[in-house]
Amino acid sequence: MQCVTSLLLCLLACASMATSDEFIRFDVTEERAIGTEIGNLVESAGLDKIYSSDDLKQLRFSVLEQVPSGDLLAVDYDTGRLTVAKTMDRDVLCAGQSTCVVKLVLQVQPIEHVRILQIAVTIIDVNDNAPVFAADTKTLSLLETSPLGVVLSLPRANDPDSPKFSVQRYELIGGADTFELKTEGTDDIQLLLKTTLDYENRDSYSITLVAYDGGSPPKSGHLQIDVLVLDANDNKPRFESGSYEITVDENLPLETTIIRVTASDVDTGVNGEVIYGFSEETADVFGELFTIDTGTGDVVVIGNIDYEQQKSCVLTVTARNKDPKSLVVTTKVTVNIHDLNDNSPFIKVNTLPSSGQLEVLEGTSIGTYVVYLTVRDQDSGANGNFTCSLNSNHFAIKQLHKTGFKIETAAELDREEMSKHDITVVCIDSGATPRSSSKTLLIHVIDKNDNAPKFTQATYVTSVLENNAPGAFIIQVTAHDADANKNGEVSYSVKDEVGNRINIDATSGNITAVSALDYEQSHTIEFNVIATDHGEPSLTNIAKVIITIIDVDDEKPVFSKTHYEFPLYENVALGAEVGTVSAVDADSSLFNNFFFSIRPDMNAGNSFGIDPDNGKIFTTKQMDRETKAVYNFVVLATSSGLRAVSTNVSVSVLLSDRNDNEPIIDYPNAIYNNTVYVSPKFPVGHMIYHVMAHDDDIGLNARLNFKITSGNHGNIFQIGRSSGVLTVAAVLDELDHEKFQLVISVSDGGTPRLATECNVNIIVNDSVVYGPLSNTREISNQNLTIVVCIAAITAVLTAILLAAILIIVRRHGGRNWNDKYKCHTQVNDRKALTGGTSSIDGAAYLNGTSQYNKCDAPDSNDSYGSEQPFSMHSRENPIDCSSLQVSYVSFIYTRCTDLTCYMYNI
Ligand SMILES: *[C@@H]1O[C@H](CO)[C@@H](O)[C@H](O)[C@H]1NC(C)=O
Ligand SMILES: *[C@@H]1O[C@H](CO)[C@@H](O)[C@H](O)[C@H]1NC(C)=O
Ligand SMILES: *[C@@H]1O[C@H](CO)[C@@H](O)[C@H](O)[C@H]1NC(C)=O
Ligand SMILES: *[C@@H]1O[C@H](CO)[C@@H](O)[C@H](O)[C@H]1NC(C)=O
Ligand SMILES: CC(=O)N[C@H]1CO[C@H](CO)[C@@H](O)[C@@H]1O
Repeated sequence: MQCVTSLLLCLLACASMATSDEFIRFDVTEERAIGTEIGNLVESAGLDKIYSSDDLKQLRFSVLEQVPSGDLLAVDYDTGRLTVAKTMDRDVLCAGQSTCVVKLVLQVQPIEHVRILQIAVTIIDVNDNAPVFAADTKTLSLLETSPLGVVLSLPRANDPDSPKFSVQRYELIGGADTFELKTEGTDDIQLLLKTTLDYENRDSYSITLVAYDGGSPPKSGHLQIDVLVLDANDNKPRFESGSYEITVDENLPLETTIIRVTASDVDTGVNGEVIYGFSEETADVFGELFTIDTGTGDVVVIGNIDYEQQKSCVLTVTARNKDPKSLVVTTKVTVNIHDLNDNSPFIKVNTLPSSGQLEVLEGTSIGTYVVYLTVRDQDSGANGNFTCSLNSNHFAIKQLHKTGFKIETAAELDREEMSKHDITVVCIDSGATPRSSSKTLLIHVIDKNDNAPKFTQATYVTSVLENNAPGAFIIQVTAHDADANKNGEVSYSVKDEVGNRINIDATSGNITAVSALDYEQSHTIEFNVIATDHGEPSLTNIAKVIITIIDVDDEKPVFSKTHYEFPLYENVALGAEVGTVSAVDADSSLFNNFFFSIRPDMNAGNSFGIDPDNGKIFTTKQMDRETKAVYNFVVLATSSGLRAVSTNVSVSVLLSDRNDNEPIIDYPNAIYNNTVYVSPKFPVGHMIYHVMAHDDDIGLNARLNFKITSGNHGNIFQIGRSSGVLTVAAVLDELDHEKFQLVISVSDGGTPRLATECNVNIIVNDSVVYGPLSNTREISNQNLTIVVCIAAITAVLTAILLAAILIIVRRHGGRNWNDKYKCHTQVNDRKALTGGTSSIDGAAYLNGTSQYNKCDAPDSNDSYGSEQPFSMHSRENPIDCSSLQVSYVSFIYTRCTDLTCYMYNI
């Protein structure tokens, strides 16, 4: 918008330049008081229509030239008010001229609005002068014999007012019957003789010449003329010619004779001698330039004849006889002065007082005004005609009027290309031998913000190590602006987006990191830097900066999980894959290598291996769940970069069961007799034997299934499928002394099933006791003897067996049950066992399940048949054994420590 208006203003300014031959005209009457306002240039030049009020306030007016010089008028620098600066007397200023004009050439500033105004102020005359004669009286003489029609020259009256108010007419008062006034215009005033004169009759006349000017009412001047009538007694001298005309060069050397006038007198002797002279008026006006030799009539130059001051002189030469009373004759010598080319054109540069130097704004359109020159050549004609030229393609000179020239731009100027122009103006006149002069001007081109800052590179690429110190220097960007001063000063900035990471110094363009850069966060930072100059409006430019962040080995490998758990079947082949751990090192490829390893570990680590590259874990041993079900170890990922840092992660391998153990029959077994004596009185459902077995596997693989596979003739017995409890299935009455050899198979639930067999012999014997517990005490005495015997035998046997067991256990490392049976030895109550064989104390078969929960301490007081309550404990769920029917004894407890029972089966 601003650009458009300035363009418009320029167009208007240029237009006004083009028509600058036109004058802004004002009138003012002469003799006005100093300070009288003549006009206002802002309005008169129409500037108020071109500029906004803001621009108008900036306008400054300077006078470049004033003709005539003398600072008659003043223009206010700020307001453009044109006022009278000196009291002007038009009649002095423009003596004899019909119009009187003071011309001013003004320059309007500032440089953006620069223009020239030409002003013509016409000084209007007032009739303030009356006609005046050079002298108050004049004496003329005339021979009495003068013929009628003789004329006498009369002096003119002078009125310095303008022609309008100057002398208009003359009038004669007195002597009207003898003389008559003869005027040709107002220049040549003559007194014409109308009647004959007679010296003897009247020897003088007194006449008054009155001059009137053009005023209303007219002003007048008076001249007293005394005409003396001379007695005629001799001849007067006579000029050879009534008038002479010569042309001489100006600047003639002094004492040059330019003409000789000759008058002759027919008289002889003294009366024939002629004396030459100038008339009074001529002596008055030209006495300093010419003189006349009174004897020879040679007109001699005694002053500087200057065409420029006087183009021609009309000399009135007188001739008379020596006799003072003799008649005076006159002739006219017209000296035309020939102009010589004696003046060179004079060039005056009208620089402004304020700036003192010539300036032009760069980029302004062709034809922009730069400076006003006044050129004068005092010579006239061709000698005073001159042409001016200048030696530059960037500027042109144009004549505004005869003496006024302006220099304007002829090309668009670029300060950045050339900030100063040295131009020479040459003015040469058209004389035969031309004279010239020259003037050298230095024109400064004022900067305009027409160049945007320019970066030295379109893209700046650099790199920086990550983890730099905050404020670390990264790169310096530089932009140059060809403009000057503020227009060429550059500030740097970056967009806010990167402001939190990148800082740029506004003056130096130094880019620094706000804080430590992290390669792992981003590998590069790309952003634009902006260079802005300080012009108004400012110009900007953009460059790209790419900062590559160079990785430093600052990262550790990181596992994908905090803990790994892998399931694995037991018994898998060596080298079987267990699972894979994975980790990532965020460093770049140079630093992100790492390898896996297993931390050496007494318990578990040596059972597994790991592929150092891909983290695949495999087995290095065959594993038996029944030996160890869970393996915990630590896998390390160790960086192989410059810094060997490692990360660890815990790994658990959980072994899953395979059916690799067949059921083991705990009772009966090879050592213990598997023969049972059964009373034929035993009712159906009576428990007679408990086959006990276990399987080291778990789950289905350990779920036991009991079955009688042979020897059960007549299906006399049956066995609990899952309990292994052998009960009477049919009435035994008839079967005394019968012996059954049962083969019992125990199988597990795995796939395929594994099975074990054992034999149980059942002998039906009438002598086996059968009765309720309460009857136990009433064992007959004879029977008691037997019982004691049996007990004694059994005790001895037991002792032997215990020793054997201990030896076996020691030798084979024993089967440690403590994992399964950790129980308290709380031997509070005991219960006598009924219907048992040779066992003393022991665990009990509980309610059809095959858990072995009893923990008891051996007691020497325990004996066969003793009846004492006891309780049973399970680690998981304590059971109150007193509520249970204890029917069969399977084990002997050999040793109990405070908390742990070690159980051995016999
Ligand atoms: C002076 O120059 C003007 C314009 O160039 C021309 O009109 C005029 O005739 C010239 N005068 C003489 C005496 O050469
Ligand atoms: C800008 O960086 C340059 C090069 O490192 C240095 O010489 C100059 O002192 C820095 N200027 C500033 C203002 O930090
Ligand atoms: C892993 O290493 C850290 C530090 O080195 C240690 O504190 C931690 O106990 C280790 N963890 C394992 C499972 O070894
Ligand atoms: C049955 O038991 C008694 C006493 O224990 C014994 O004397 C007898 O011989 C047994 N009978 C058979 C057939 O074994
Ligand atoms: C030592 C012992 O009592 N052995 C007996 C085990 O049972 C069988 C019957 O199956 C008898 O024959 C043995 O004498």
